[in-house]
Amino acid sequence: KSTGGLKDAKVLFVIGGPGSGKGTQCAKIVEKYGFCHLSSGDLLRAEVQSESDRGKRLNEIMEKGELVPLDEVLALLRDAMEKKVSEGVKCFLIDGYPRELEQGERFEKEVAGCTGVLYFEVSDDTMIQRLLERGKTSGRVDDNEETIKKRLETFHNQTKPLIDHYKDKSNIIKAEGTVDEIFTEVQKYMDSKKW
Ligand code: B4P
Repeated sequence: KSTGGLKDAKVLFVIGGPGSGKGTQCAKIVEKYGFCHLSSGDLLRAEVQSESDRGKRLNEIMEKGELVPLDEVLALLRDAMEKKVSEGVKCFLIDGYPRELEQGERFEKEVAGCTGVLYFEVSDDTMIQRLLERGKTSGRVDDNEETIKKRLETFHNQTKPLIDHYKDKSNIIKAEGTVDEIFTEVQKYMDSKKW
């Protein structure tokens, strides 16, 4: 399948466990560096909102804390990126993707190469606390104790091996502190690269 102008895109993968602060830090990166932020989770939730049969299937998987099928999430990302590239966007923050080795391989083969990886490292306890806090108001089907436990398992079993796979491109950010403390570390990385 043709990737159009996508092969010239600069792509920063943003990886971390559930509640590690990916979306939060991406919003700050966009504000300062003007990247286009695409969150796989947000794209999936938008699909669920449409109340299509596909959306219902996706919602059931997310509610279980499992990964949705690779082809679904890859297609959503590629479509969103193609649209942005046609509007002249070049630099992308791909947040929450890849979540397993095959996702990374397929993306790099079929969409665009990866320029760098930001990995937010946080303890399980911190992730659980943040997600339970968010769950008080988020209305998300996956911000409850039982699903959080499964999401952490999915993260440790399927996503963590990616860190080793991308170790040459990875920048590990210790992400236990406040949003601004973490962003100070993120800026060091962003400023060290020529985008
Ligand atoms: P996501 O939407 O990616 O959900 P997430 O892991 O919780 O990340 P999010 O970005 O929302 O949270 P953040 O850490 O910023 O995925 C949801 C589900 O979608 C997955 O379980 C899966 O089923 C599916 N899915 C998504 N991508 C997929 C893929 N590639 N393949 C297959 N399936 C996929 O923030 C969390 C909370 O912490 C917020 O409330 C925030 O305010 C707070 N917070 C952040 N930083 C903080 C800090 N420093 N201090 C205190 N609180 C902080």
